[in-house]
Amino acid sequence: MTEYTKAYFNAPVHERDPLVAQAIDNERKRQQDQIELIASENIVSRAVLDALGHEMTNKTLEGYPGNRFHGGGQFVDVVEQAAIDRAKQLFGCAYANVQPHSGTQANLAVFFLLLTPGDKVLSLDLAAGGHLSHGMKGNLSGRWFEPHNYNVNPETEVIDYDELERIAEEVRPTLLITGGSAYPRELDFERMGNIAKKVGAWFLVDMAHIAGLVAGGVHPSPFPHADIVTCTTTKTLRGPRGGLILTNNEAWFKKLQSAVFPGVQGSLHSNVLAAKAICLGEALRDDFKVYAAQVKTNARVLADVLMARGVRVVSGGTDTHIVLVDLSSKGLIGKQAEDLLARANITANKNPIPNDSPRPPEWLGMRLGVSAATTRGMKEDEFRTLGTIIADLIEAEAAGNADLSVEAAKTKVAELTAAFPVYGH
Ligand code: DSN
Repeated sequence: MTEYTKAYFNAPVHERDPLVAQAIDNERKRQQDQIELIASENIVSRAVLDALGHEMTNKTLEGYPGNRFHGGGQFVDVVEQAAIDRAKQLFGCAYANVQPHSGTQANLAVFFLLLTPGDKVLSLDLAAGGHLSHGMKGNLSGRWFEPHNYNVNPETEVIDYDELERIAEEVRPTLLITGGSAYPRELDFERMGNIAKKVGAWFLVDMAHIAGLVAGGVHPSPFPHADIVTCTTTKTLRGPRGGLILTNNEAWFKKLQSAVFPGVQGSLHSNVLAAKAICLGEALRDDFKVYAAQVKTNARVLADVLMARGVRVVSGGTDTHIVLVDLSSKGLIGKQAEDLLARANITANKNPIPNDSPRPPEWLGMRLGVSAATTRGMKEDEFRTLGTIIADLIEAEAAGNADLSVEAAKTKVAELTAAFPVYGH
C-alpha cells in the first residue's frame, strides 16, 4: 500500500480537509448551542447519522431490489426492501417507493406519472402554507402545468373547503393537491378526497411536514382518501434528507416505479436508503408515538403563551408542530423577528402568512416549529419558557430597545441547551 493510498483510506476529515472539518465542527456546536425552531428541521438519531456515512455511499445501483442494472446490489437490496416494508407498515398502504431524493423529486415523479404538460393542477396557495413544487410559477410544476390555487378563509385562516369545492368544480383539475410547508391546522383529507372524486381529479396528499405526526397517530392518515401520498423523511418523521411515495393503487405501481426511475431520477442514494430504513423502523416503535404526542402538545403550549402576550398566531392556534405568527400584531415584520431570535441563539424563519406580500423581505410572518427541540427532550415547561423568551424579545424590539432582552434571552437559551444536550455533548 502506498503512503498516498494509506492516507486516502484512513486520514479523517480533520487531517485531510481542515476547512471542511472546521465547518462541520462549527455546525455541530451551533446545533448544540442554539434552539432550532425551523419547522422543516429535526435532529436524527445517532443510528440514522451513522447510516448516512458508510461504504454504501460507494454503491451505484439503478432499478429496484432484485432487479438492478448493476451487480453487487445484494446488501443495498436488504436496506431498500426494509425501507419499503417499514414504510408500508407504518403508513398502512400497499405500495411504497422509497427512492426519491427529496419531497420535490417525489412530487415531480407523481406529476410525471399522472399528468401531461398543460394539465390543470389545483393546490393550496403558497402564502396560505402550500409548497413551491405544487405549481409555483418558478418551479417546473407551475411552468409546464396549469396551476390554480385554493386558499384559507380570511376570517378563520383555515382552508375554506366550500370555496375549494367551488373552485374545483369550476377548474376541473386533473390533480388536486393538499399539504405544504406552513399550514398549521389539521387537514380534512376525507372532505378533499370527496371533492376530488366529484370533479374527476386525482388526489395527492403531500404530507412532508406532518408525516411524523401521521406516523405517530396524532394527525389523521391520508389513507384511504388520497390516491397517492408523498412526503419527505426529513421533518417530523426525523430521518435523512429524502422522499417517499405511497399508494394503494396496484394498477399505478409499476408505472410509478418507472416514473421515479428512469422518469425523474437516475441511480439511487444507497446510503440514504439505509438511513431511511432506520428512521422508518424507529417510527414504528412505541416511543415514537410519545414523541409525536409531545410535539403536538409543545406546539399548543408555545402558541398559547404567544397569544396570551398579544402576538397574533395565524388561525388562532395549531394542530401540528407549526406555530405561524403574524408580527404585524406587534408592528414588526418576519425578517426583523428572524434576525432578533438569531441574536438570542434561537433559529427560525420568516414566512408568508395568508395573503401576504409575494416579496420575502416584506413577509409579515415567522414560522416556528417544535419538532427538533421536542426531540431534545423539551416539554411543556421548556416551551412556556421559550414562548416567554420570544414574546419578551418581540416586545423589546417593538419598543426599540432589544439589546438587554437579547442578553437575558441568550442566558436562558444557554441554560436550556445545556440541560438538553445533542449527541455526545
Ligand atoms: N419546504 C421547505 C420548508 O418547509 O422549510 C424545506 O423543506
